[in-house]
Amino acid sequence: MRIALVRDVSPALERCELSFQERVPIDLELARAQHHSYVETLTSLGCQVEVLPPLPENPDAVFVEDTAVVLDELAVITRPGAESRRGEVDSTARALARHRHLAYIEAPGTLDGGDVLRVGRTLYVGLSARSNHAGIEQLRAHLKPHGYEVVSVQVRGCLHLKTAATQVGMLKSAAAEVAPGLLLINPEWVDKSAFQGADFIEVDPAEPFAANAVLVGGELVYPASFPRTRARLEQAGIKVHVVDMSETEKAEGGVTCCSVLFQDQAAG
Ligand code: CIR
Repeated sequence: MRIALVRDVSPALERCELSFQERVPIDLELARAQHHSYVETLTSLGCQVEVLPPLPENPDAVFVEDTAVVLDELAVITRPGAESRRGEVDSTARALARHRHLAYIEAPGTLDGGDVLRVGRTLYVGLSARSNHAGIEQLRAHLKPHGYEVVSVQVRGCLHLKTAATQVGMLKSAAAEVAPGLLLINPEWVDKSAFQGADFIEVDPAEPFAANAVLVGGELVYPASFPRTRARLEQAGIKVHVVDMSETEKAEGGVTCCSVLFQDQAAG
């Protein structure tokens, strides 16, 4: 069973952090309705959804991805790069403690889950506006005993590594431990050479924010905002489930940001 942690949209969303985007008005009711559809899409793809307690005072609390990195063996609770977001992690930690042994990123380290792209036993981690060398080193130390490799990747011009690249194709089983698989990428924001052995689909140049997709069991949850890139994905034979996320996109969030996905161990 695959679990999806999510959290409802905060009423303070319009006071969100913004780094590379201009502030524009956000329709809160629409944001809530869109988030509801997103959660329904995850449910339709077989995820068991766990809703974290609301954090009405935390504008960016809907972007739960940034608060934890969950692997089979443990969960690493992050220390988000934006100070305004550090209050989000405790409630994620309490929920994850029911599923995993916990490890923590500590000062001076910073790490946002949006910078962590896991492909097999490799975690590509964005060196970004939010995640620093110390945070990446701590993640490496937590994961090394479990046989994971952590590869830091320079990100430029966008918020997180997963704004610039996400996995859109399953790994072939024989290569699962070594090959990065098929990545959707904006090569302006991250160099392809960081992902040795990967295949790539590039975003349409008119859609720079189009590289963020959620891969669930071989199918994609993908934003309605990027039809040209979606056509490229569908041409490659990828099954795409479209969600309209216009309002959280105004808060600089993509589709991966709104959930933390992991396997329920109790169910084996
Ligand atoms: C922030 O700047 O932290 C939020 N406004 C957006 C976070 C998006 N999270 C993600 O891409 N994983």
